[in-house]
Amino acid sequence: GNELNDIKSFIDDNVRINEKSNMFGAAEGKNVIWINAESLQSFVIKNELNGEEVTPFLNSLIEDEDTYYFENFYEQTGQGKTSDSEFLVENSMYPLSRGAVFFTHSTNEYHATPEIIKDEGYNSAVLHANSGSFWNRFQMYDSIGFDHFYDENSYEINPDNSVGWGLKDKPFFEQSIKHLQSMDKPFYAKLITLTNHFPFELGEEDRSIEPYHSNSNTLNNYFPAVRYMDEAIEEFFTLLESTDLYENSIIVIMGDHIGISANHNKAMSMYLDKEEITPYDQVQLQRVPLLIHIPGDGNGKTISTVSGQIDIKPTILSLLGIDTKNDIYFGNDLFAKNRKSYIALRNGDFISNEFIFTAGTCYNRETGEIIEEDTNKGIEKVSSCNEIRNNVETELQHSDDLIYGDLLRFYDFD
Ligand code: GP9
Ligand code: MN
Repeated sequence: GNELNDIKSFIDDNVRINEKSNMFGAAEGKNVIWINAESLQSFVIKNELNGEEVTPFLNSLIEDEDTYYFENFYEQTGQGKTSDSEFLVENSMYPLSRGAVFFTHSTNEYHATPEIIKDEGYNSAVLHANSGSFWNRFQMYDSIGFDHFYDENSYEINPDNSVGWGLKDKPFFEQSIKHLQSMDKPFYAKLITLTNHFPFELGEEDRSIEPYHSNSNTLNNYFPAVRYMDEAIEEFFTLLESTDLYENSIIVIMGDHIGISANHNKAMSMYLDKEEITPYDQVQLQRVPLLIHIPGDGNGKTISTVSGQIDIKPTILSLLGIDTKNDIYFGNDLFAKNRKSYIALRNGDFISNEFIFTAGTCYNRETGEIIEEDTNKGIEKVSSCNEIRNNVETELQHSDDLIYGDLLRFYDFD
């Protein structure tokens, strides 16, 4: 009882925003088509390889007047990778510091987006052409309230349309259209891509750009694989536009987590034309793209707010016009003013409007310079950085306590 009250007070005092954003209800009654873009990182966006854009379609979508693009959006996953990103997105709670919460706490009580929107008449599903037991999805999807899971058994998969992990993204999207059309409306559907997954295997016939040349085959092969996913998403948009789904939906695209780990820093520094990848750069490489495309909106723009996967649930619910005033969550509506000023990474590092804290050091977020305590101003800054650090620790602890104690069992959401 007491623990839950403490957590609720923490949220009321530090997280919850009481006024609605100007986007509240902007997608009321619309379908939500969610694309989980496997291993997509922000450093390829609007970037080139051998003079060619890596992601021409996403770049043009970002410039589209119906798209909101978040350029300082961070992934916050731990060892549970894709499943952790799903956990963050649906619950606005943190995954665990070790293991995958999809495995360790799949029978907990949750209050996730699919369950909340069911009361508003939404029908929800996940579409992913892999085994339903991978990441214990069958079990966890049930706990977080998804109505249906179109797993590998809902797809026609053969050696010709497969590579690496399984069904290629282009046939995956093609075959997914009929599932979306058959779903009761309005729906919330999450499509999880697969081709752009380590080790980024791709047949010659699917390569539209050449690999990079460095000492890392992983990074080298990442580029053609990312381009393939970019093309697959473009084809999906074209297919959607040929149906009445497009007009009646919003489409969200999010990178789930990094694809290129620090093991490839030498090659990465070469590609980014930097002498080395510093701890500060490493945090900045944890940015993943987030695009919210609202057909007919017309006010889309690039938004620089510091933000992360923890913010998705309150954002989606706000867009759908659903009130969350009594809910438990650790993120904020991305369109709200007076947002919490920091994004916590699972290891306790954080990004705030002013600072990046990593490897025990506070950096100036905008310049990347280390904040030294050699002046009064410096001492002041480090102490305000430490203040955020304490908040981050408390917040992660509260989220962990909710999971380890299965505390939402005792919470009255009404
Ligand atoms: C597997 C896919 C990849 O179904 O979602 O998971 P990951 O290895 O990225 O966590
Ligand atoms: Mn993944």
